[in-house]
Amino acid sequence: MAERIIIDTDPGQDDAVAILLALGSPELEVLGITAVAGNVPLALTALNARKICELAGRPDIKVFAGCDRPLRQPLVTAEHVHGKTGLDGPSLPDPQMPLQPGHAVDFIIDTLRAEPPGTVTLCPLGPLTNIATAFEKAPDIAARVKQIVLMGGAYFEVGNITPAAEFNIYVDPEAAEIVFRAGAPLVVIPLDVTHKALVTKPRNDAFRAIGTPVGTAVAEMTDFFERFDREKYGSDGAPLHDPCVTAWLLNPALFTGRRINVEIEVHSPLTRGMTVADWWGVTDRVPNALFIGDLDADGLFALITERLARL
Ligand SMILES: [Ca+2]
Repeated sequence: MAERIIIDTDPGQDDAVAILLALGSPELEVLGITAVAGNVPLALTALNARKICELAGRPDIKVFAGCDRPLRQPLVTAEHVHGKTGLDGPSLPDPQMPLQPGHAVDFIIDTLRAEPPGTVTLCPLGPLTNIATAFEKAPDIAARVKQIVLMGGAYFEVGNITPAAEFNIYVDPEAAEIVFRAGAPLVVIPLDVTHKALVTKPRNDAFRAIGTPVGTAVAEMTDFFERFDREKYGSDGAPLHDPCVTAWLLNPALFTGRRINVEIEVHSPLTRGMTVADWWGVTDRVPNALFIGDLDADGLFALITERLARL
């Protein structure tokens, strides 16, 4: 039976690839996509999510708009990385499929209450505002979640939006704290591993060589995305952060990690949004996450390319 997932997302070129990877994989059943403010404001992430579904030939996917700002602070966005639209690179038509009526948070709550306990996986690819709001509004649902597999945080790589914090966690640290303390099984894909998922030229060429609208659009997205990282890190290509989440669900053997305690810094102005990861087990704090540390990058890109080619 396919793993049933809700993708919570702020597309984002790498979110787009994560969603396409899920839609190209029969092992995953996407119950819905919930948009959140993050890389760009909510109106754009809700639009981009639908553009991606239509690119994949899946206008039947339910897309909901969620929270338009973090719980307690103004929204920080990342147009400097993703471009003005959040999805710069390919020219994708405006979607015909409608946004679903109702709020993303209510969709998350209603789905978790309607489905048998332990059968729905949450895949957050952006700030954790929607998930935290759902857990606050409906405290019964955290115990019904099968697992949360999220992209966020860092330990060895420390931060990308500040010297100490990764973007998704930094945008809404209070939401992250709620999610990390919710008690639901948690898999964390941090920068430590996504910075090893680089779209090198041969990998980008492989996307383009698929020769379909999806392959071409993904190649154009990663072409755009790459400019920023090449300038900032001098790396060989853009890190495909978010696809690691859906790839982990498809083949966890591509990844290794440790079950450790991870807490979120919410107080210090200097390190706000830091994921304090007890990688070395130097505290007696109880492990609350599988924190991923390494991956088989060639295996990851082979998987992504093969699945994108099915769309
Ligand atoms: Ca994202």
